[in-house]
Amino acid sequence: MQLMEPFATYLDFKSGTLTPGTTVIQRRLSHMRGMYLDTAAYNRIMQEEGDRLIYEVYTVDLAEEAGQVLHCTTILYPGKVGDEFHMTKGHYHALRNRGEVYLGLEGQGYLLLQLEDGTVRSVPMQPGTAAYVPPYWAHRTVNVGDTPFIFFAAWPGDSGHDYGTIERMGFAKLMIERDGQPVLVENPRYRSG
Ligand code: M6P
Ligand code: ZN
Repeated sequence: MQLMEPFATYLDFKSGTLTPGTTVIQRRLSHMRGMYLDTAAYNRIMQEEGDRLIYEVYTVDLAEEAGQVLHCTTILYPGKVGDEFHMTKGHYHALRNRGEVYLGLEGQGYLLLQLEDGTVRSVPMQPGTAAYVPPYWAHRTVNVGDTPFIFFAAWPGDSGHDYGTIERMGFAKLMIERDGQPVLVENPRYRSG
């Protein structure tokens, strides 16, 4: 590994932007095709409103290698697709025995975690919540409020992102709005194994 100079980036707690020296990724509804349960709602939004911005990730530019500590902010915009709250794609780490730490900065959300046997856990997050993603758990966040849900994350540099497993199988549970409240329900489309 190359010896590096120490450096700092600036995190705006209110907006969630992390600058400079970061790469910004925008995830739009079309990037999540097939992930929301209500396909009719997905199609209606795409037709009537266009390709809605769901979330943005500001990642500090670092090599994805052992020894580094990657870190980023995520700004997850409020909204729903049908009854299902806006969420991130979610991923396992390619190296499964790598964990992650989240720190809530703004808004109200949930961290959903899942093992490969379909076991799901949820952790409510608000400003100040330091949530731990232990090794082996896939992780996805959900915005259940009506303002942006913003959090900071840090994880080992050699973790890697495995999106394919979640794209194929989904999460076993979904966070939907029922009678004005967020509730976790079984995902009828979840495929185990
Ligand atoms: C968190 C971290 C990032 C991740 C981001 C968005 O900030 O876990 O590594 O990229 O959430 O989630 P996803 O990559 O699953 O879309
Ligand atoms: Zn991760």
